[in-house]
Order: sequence, then C-alpha cells, then structure tokens
Amino acid sequence: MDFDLTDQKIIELEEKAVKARELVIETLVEAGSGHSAGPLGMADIFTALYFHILNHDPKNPEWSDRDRLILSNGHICPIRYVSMAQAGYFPIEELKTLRKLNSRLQGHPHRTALPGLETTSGPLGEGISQGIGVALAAGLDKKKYHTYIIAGDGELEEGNIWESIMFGGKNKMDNITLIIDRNNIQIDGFTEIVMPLEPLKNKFEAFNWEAFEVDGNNIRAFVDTIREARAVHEKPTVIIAHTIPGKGVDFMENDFRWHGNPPDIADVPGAPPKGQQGKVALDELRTLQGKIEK
Ligand SMILES: Cc1ncc(C[n+]2csc(CCOP(=O)(O)OP(=O)(O)O)c2C)c(N)n1
Ligand SMILES: [Mg+2]
Repeated sequence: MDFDLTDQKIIELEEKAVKARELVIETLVEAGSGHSAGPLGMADIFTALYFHILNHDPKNPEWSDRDRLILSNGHICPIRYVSMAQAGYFPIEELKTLRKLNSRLQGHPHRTALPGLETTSGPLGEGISQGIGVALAAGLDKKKYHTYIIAGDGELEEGNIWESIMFGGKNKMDNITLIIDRNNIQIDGFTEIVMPLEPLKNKFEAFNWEAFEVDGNNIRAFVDTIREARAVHEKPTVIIAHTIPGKGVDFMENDFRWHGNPPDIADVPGAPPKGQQGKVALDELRTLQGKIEK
C-alpha cells in the first residue's frame, strides 16, 4: 500500500485523464443532457483512483475484499462511467448509451443496473452515511478493505452530512477517506456566495477528522496525500481536493453555468455557439494530449 509512482506511470495517468475528459465530452454530446463541469474537474482524481489507488478487479466487481468507492454526488457519474469503461468494467462503446432508456448508465448511478457501482445516488447528502455504514460492516466482517467516499462541496450544505461527520469522528473510523470535490461551484453559483463553507478544514478538524488539502488536478500530489491519509490511525480522514470545474476546456473552466449543461445545446455567453461546443472542447483536449511532458 505504498502507492509509489514512477515518472512513467505519472505520464500514463495524465494521458489517461485527458483521454477520460475527451470521452466525457463525447458521451455527453451523444446523450444531449448531463453534467459537464464536475466530471471534467474530477478526471484526474478518478484516473488516480481507478488506475493506481483502488484495490479492485474489473472482471470481478463483487469481489468481497475490494476497496469501496461511494459516489455521493451522483450527478458527476459520467466520469465514473468513463473510468470504469477504461478500466475494463464494460466496453467503451457502451458509454454511448448514457441516459438512454434501459441503459445501465443512467443519468445518476443505479447500483443494481451496473456491477461495480456501490450505491445508487443522486439525491445529495447520503453518501457519507452510506460509506460509514459500509466501513462499519468491514469492521464486523473483519475485512481490511478501505472505503473511499466522494462528495461535492455544495453538497456539504445538506444537514445530514454533518451528522455523519460527527459519527465518523466519534467512532475513530480510520477505514474511511472522504474526498471533497472543492471546486467552489454548485448548481447556480459560487459556494462562498450561496452558502460559505470556509474555514472548511477547521470544521472537519473540529469534528475529530484528520484533514488534508491538495490540488485535485495534480495526480502526483493527490496520490501523495492519499498515502498520508492512509497512514492515519484512529481518525477518519478527509481530503479537500481543490479542483477546477470544467478543467481542460477553456470556455467551461470555473463557470457554474456548465454545472448541469452538456456541450452543444445551451447558449452560454462567452462560449462557442450551440452545436460547436463539443468540437471546440475536443480540439482543445486533443491539443492538451500532445502537450503532456514526456
Ligand atoms: C437533495 C438534493 N437537492 C438538490 C439536488 C439538485 N442538485 C444536483 S447537483 C446540485 C449542486 C451541488 O453542488 P456540488 O456538490 O458542489 O456539485 P458541482 O456543481 O460542483 O458539480 C444540486 C443542488 C439534488 N440532486 N439532491
Ligand atoms: Mg461543487
């Protein structure tokens, strides 16, 4: 569990993360609906999790010793589906079915439809309690797996989140790591305007969690922080991952209007016209792919 990263592995992960962003854009354009900003911002973290951190087996999704990854902010599932497809849970081709009738890839994750999902999510605020339940079960079953939970920053406005944080601290649950997508946006504005969260790290510390902050778009820094978090005993850990919503697509970056819009169908001032946004985004991402330092 040292999570050591060679320079070669970093390059591979960075390339895979850009490819993941391309697949997110293609998938959303095909679906004609869905969220853009969150999935693009979290591509580096999902790539690091699925291709370096998680102990999992795409060919055996129900393996009882697998690490659990609970996605509380279910609306960013396009990036989870993309990472799962890249990892071999299902064919890349199936991404084209996102949000289609009878698809296994619903607009919000549907656990029983798709092996490899741990929960059904979409209604915000539930995933930390669920993750804590799973982690308690690990203790009862004497299992060594780790439970990772991803939640949005705007999602932290849900009151029951703080009940679960209180519970995790009280019970010294060192088999969970919560990753917050601290992208500063929520559905209709900036978090610090809608409902300020800062000082966020201090809040977690006050609830007896070991809290870390990291650049969530820096794969090496993120992996290093996971290593530190996994070394903590007798406390739950939280990683406040600062990400750029829309990362990689210039006209989407840091703009909450891309929270829930897919490319091509919305008139967003300052963005390319409808119908051209997907192509502009893909051109930019393909250029980025060529710029990764070898
Ligand atoms: C209980 C509940 N209330 C409202 C919503 C609608 N909703 C979906 S995403 C979202 C914004 C959440 O903000 P954040 O977690 O920061 O997501 P981001 O915009 O960064 O992707 C809201 C209000 C929901 N899914 N569930
Ligand atoms: Mg957010």
